[in-house]
Amino acid sequence: MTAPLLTRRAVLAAAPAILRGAQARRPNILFAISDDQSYAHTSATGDRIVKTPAFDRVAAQGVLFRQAYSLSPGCAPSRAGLLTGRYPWQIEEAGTHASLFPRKFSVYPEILQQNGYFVGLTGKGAGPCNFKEAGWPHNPAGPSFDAVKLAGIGKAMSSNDYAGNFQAFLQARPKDQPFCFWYGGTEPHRGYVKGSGRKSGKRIEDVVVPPFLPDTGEIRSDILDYYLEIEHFDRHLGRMLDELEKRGELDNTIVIATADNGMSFPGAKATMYDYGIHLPLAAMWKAQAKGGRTCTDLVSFADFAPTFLEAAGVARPTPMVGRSLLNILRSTRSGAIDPERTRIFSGRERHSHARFDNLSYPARAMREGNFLYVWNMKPGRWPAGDPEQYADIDGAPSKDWMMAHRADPKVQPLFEHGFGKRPEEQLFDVAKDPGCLRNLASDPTHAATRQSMRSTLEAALRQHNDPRLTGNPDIWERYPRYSPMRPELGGFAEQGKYNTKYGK
Ligand SMILES: [Ca+2]
Repeated sequence: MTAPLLTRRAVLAAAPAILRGAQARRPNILFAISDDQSYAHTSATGDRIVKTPAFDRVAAQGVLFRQAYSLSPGCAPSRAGLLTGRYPWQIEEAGTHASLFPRKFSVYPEILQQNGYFVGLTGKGAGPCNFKEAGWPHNPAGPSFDAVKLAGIGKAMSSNDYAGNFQAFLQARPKDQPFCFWYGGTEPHRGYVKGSGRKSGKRIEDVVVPPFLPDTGEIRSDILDYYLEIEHFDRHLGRMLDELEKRGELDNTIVIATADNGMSFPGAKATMYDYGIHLPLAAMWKAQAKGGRTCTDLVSFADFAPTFLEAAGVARPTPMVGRSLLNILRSTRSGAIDPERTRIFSGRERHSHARFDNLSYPARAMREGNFLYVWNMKPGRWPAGDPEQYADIDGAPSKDWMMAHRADPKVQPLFEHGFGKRPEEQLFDVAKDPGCLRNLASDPTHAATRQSMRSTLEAALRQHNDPRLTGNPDIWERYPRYSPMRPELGGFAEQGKYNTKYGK
């Protein structure tokens, strides 16, 4: 008896992923990640001064995510987490700032490259981290494309024209190959040109100061400078979208526009507060995702890698913990779309060299319902770094102003919020208190929420095999640091590698 003829669908289902993908025209991927931008600071999320037409376009033609959370409030762990689709406490040195990025971890750009994608980046990829010593041929986010270098104009020169570099990347791409591109602008990371926002014509009177910062002219002006940097990043994204449209490739490109961690101001970046980890996120895929929608589900940056792999028809490595966002993109609904997305986790270890002997400030957090629960695991340490440097807060006019005016009774509570020690447990109702100024952890009316969130968080971390809970908590203090250290905090440099007595 002869076997029945296979249907075309069955043949495709049995074919390797590449063949199936070719049939379905596998999507391109453009991942745009700004550096240090909080959720509130796009036009689409309600800011009235900053102008982000490109981000808004992605949101209007796709989905605006209202509750997207990074895996960490700092560059390196946030980026390494989203590249691997894993929590920072699952990726060893890559989960902390300016250490190694172990070669053994799978990252989505490399997996896509191995499955027929043309991969590249411009700007800041994974990092800051030492990927070379760990054996990577290039940044884990992809090989760098630089229009100036490609044109052979000069080896020592490089182009910060991100959109121009994207064009050069597209021109270098072999015909009919799908691409995966990482646009990692270094904006709005500090430093800013002081007063540049005002000079551009923006008015300090119009600024809405976040609730955890003092409302002064200096800080308003600093915020305007930050806005100008966001707009620079957004302009290049706009040019990239136009280029794809011109080439007829925008429809089948998944575009994600987001940031790596929150704004570089006291009480935001490098903290587990909402302005540190709650980030702008818009995603479009015109060919498959109905536009003009918003999503209020809690989504994690661990979800990006599984999304890209599923869209490309590539199997994901088993250790990835995130969940693909394709069910949300392909839905036609708005609001709460996926009932299983009930909580997210985030955390931090070391950021800059901010404490004596390069000690970390370990903290973990969970969002659930309207609440953000923060577990500060070493409450005796200084969260923003040892006084008087408070080096986990980047140098900034706002930082200088708050330090100089901390004795002012109106400034003092905000100074404590950004610079002072924190209790082991913090609980915030972020729907009512997005600035995270009212800790409800010892409020009896919220005792059940606090207890339930703490035990859920602890159980999850144990399941994730977080060394802080599973027998090797001090491993985080021993990872080498590859960025400059402060001698007055016990650091020293040796052959370009920086460490303390804990390292080797
Ligand atoms: Ca950053």
